[in-house]
Amino acid sequence: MAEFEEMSACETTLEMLKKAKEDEQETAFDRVQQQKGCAFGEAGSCCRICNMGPCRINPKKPDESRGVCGANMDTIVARNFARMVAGGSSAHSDHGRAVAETLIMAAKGEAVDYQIKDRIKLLEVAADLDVEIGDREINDIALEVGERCMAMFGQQEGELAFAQRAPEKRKEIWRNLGVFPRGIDREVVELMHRTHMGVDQDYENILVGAARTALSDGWGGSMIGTELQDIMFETPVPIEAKIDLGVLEEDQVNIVVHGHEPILSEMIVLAANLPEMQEKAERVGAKGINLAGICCTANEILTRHGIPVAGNVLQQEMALLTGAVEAMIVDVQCIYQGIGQIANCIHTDIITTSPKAKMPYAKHVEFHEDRALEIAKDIVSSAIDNFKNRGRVAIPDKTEALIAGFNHEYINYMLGGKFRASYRPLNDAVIDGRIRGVVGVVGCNNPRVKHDDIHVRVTRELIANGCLVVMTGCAAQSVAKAGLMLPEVAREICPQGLWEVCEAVGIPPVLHCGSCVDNSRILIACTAMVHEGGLGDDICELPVAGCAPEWMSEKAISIGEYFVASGVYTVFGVSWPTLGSKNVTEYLFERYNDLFKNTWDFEADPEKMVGKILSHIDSKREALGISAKRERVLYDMAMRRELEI
Ligand code: NFS
Ligand code: SF4
Repeated sequence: MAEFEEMSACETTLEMLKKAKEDEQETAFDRVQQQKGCAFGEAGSCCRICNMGPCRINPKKPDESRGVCGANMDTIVARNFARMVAGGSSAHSDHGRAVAETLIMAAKGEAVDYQIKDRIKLLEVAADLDVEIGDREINDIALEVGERCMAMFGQQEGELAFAQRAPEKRKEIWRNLGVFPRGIDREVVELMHRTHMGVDQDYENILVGAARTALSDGWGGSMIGTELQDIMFETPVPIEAKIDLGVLEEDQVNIVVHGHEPILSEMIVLAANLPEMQEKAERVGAKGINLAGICCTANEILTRHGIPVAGNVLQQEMALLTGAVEAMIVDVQCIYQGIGQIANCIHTDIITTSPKAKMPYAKHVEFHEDRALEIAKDIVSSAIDNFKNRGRVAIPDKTEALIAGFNHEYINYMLGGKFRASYRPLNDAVIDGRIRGVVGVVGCNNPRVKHDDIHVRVTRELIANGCLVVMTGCAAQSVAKAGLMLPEVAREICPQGLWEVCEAVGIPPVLHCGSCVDNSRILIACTAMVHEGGLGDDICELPVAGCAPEWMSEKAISIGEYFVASGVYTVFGVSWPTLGSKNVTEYLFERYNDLFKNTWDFEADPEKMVGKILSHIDSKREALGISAKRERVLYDMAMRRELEI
């Protein structure tokens, strides 16, 4: 028992781990015990990018050996880190590209199941891209917006349009360093080239290059994904929903969507709600169709439709182990090959849908935007047919409520109202100390650390210390399961200043801002805080920070890198991939400060991580001259009378 409890802070996961043992099923929690890791890999000092290698440099004696080509520890470590950035950027950006393609098809009338649902957002994005609005048809504008976004991938020269949204001072920094991103594909390709055998051998130069590529993700690929998804599927507004494995229903057909692109999951939502599908489900003896999500695609349909979330990335195998899932529909990214293994032993169908991502033990039903709803209906229909094949079902009896769907647009509206939308109240609350700072807690789960535990501890501690927390990805799901995304939490945990702000506005102290591409929303919100005034002229001056306490993905490294290059102090947990090279680590943790006016940091211990974040925030407050916390004065009748005299 004790050993189970050390694996996860999530009760339903522990319950399913016990079941996995009984059923003799293997999960990531077992495999992580078998994979002992390798000291070279962990230090970032193993190079296998050419066939003279693999070459490994002993982290304990970094100066004593070199790769066959002569590459030293610094070069090898910097290259490996940069290649993680390239991998992460490519994943976010290829997702963004798919959304742009779909918008173009929708605007041309070639993908009739998709529409322009958020016209206001379309017009805002059009204005930012210098697309003429006039009295043009909405589809014409959408087509040009889609084409402009598409062109950002192949753009060879000049500055990326969305990156123009950054504060002026930040753009000057990028220009002076030569890292203002050009086209997204160009930056990814160039970084892959520079880190090829025998090219860039100056670790500093490699790490500056990595920043440029990451910026093309945050202010490019990811931002295209978020903005165009809002245009087609609506910008989320706060919505109440449920989370955790208990959202699966014993007497219904359970369909779980897992992956990243709402292009697919939005259609599954539509198909599952069709009366003909509901009737079909009843005909096979089910009470209906229950749709739930895993990982980021879950966040997409959670924030737009209130669809329940079954769990985060480490719960994908747990969801299958309930025996209650008729189909798990996947597209791209973060899909464990282990789910195929489990599904092979039970009735669940794994349905792959992207030509980019097939897997053993899965059915492949290729998704095409021009026949989106028809294909979604076929998939839902096959899930219903599978209901009769169910075996023993064991669904944990636990769900938690949450509010999700916050973003720049809503912050603007909730603080200022429809007619005078503004960040003023937020900035004022930060300036007068009711909000100490704003912290992004983002990223994945990783079975190398106790599942969910660090997210929850870090977040709880941050709000208890007066910070407003904004979250995305699987981190958001961890904290929601722990019940921290409810408004009443503010008064229970937060100091008076923060709970008063939360209660006045009607928000929880922890704001769910969506999926991982939606980290671009946090860049926009930081920029809006700068523009509102009173907190400096650049993002690096804000009392804000970012962290990814349980990260695992290359995408997380790309996100961290674009946050740092945008001026946000960012701390990662678990382990750090450049520790083999003192120079590379110092460059990222200290000397990036000379370049980007903030740095990376690493801290595996949750309490120390919070300590580092708070002292960073306090130092920024000090620099802004707002460190003295003003006492709140309550006006009583006597004071009012005095005023009137
Ligand atoms: Ni983000 Fe989303 Fe989760 Fe990590 Fe994977 S789902 S894109 S990478 S694991 S947070
Ligand atoms: Fe070894 Fe150099 Fe080839 Fe890397 S590039 S594998 S260090 S020879």
